[in-house]
Amino acid sequence: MPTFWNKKMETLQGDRLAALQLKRLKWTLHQAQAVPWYHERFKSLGIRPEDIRSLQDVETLPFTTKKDLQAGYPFGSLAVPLSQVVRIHTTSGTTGKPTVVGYTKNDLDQWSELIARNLTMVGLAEGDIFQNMVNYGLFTGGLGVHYGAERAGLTVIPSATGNTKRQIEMIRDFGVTAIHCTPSYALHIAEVSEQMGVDLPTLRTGLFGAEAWSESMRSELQRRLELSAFDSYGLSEMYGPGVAFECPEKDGLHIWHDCYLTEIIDPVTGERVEDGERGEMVITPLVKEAMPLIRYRTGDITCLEKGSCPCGRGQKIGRITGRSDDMLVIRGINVFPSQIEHVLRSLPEVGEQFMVIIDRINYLDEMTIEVEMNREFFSGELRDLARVQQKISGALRDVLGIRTTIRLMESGSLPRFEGKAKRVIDRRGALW
Ligand code: DLL
Repeated sequence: MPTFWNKKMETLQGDRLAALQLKRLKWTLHQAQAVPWYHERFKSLGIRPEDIRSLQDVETLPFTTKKDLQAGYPFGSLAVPLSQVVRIHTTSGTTGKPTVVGYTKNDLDQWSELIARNLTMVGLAEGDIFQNMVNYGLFTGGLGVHYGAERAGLTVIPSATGNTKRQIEMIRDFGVTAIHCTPSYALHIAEVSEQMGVDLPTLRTGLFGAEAWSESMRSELQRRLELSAFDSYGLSEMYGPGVAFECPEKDGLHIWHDCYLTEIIDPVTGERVEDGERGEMVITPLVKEAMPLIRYRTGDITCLEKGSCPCGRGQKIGRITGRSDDMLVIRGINVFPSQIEHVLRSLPEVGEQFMVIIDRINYLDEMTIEVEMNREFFSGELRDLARVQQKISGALRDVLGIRTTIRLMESGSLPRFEGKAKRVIDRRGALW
């Protein structure tokens, strides 16, 4: 069984890798110059792409943040005419507007190549039957993994999310050998299949990602679903899934260095930290055509691992253990508390304070929002309360894309803060 999809690129290291990265970094800088706000920023800072002569020089370049992308909403961060963009995905923004990501044909081709590398690395190949149990809409996990899996020659079942019993029946009836979903949904699959009394004997491989998970969760998934579980990392700004992935060693994730120049920084000082030390991952994608990014602050906390991997591929990153900002990942969907605030403040029925409570019930994340009422808008009738609850949860679903439970509270009943408000109580427990 082949374990490399593109052995040359997957094992490229040392001077030859550095030379390729530098060449691609220069190309990326030229590409970024086509984005008006990058052009302006480089001009004001006196940055000229031709001054970047070594990989170390990347440290002279400014960081890019989600806020920068948000300022360019919707298409202001594109380096190519919209007519050359063949696909658009979005991911959460920090306010009411999402972060928009555009892809050229070359981008989609490159993205599929990276997914094919990952799937091949964990032993999947022609003959495998692959059920892709993630959202196929604007979320990058669906279509991104789908086309990569087809590229790798797998038989793909685009089952998307929902209807867990039917998902389980399909795994059993179609003889599915590999599944892809969030780790929390995989645990739910395990639980429901146990309740149904259904065995899934053909299942061998599980690819799990889009949210943080732990070694103990891996053991539980492997035991209950009787498969081998691999961690999959990515973010929409870098195409989506496929950025880094575990090999069969299951000891860190291989990040594709020919496509992503990776730095780990101290999130406060912005200075680089040593290999092995945890910090925020900053990525400069090296082949992105429609939406080049320079030193993008992912917000994800990890490290560049020391030492080499027996599989022969390049330097790995550690598991993602947290965020440097306040982004929450709920059932694989990213939510910023500022988005919630933005929605609530736009509704006249909502009073002054709110509180977000996150629990894990039956392995699934549940978000409850306690919202103080604005008395002026209530007749006091129960019917009225139900209408307002529905209105609030509907408005939140429109923006966040997730279901929430709304609990209406008397005005003045939620805590007030003298210092920085603490509006999120995450009761899911520490993963580590
Ligand atoms: O979650 C892409 C993806 C889809 C990855 C399917 C893996 C599988 P976004 O919706 O833009 O993209 O969310 C990206 O999710 O910055 C991390 O904070 C978090 N995240 C993704 N994968 C992992 C992981 C997709 N394996 C954000 N472990 C990232 C921990 C993860 N966090």
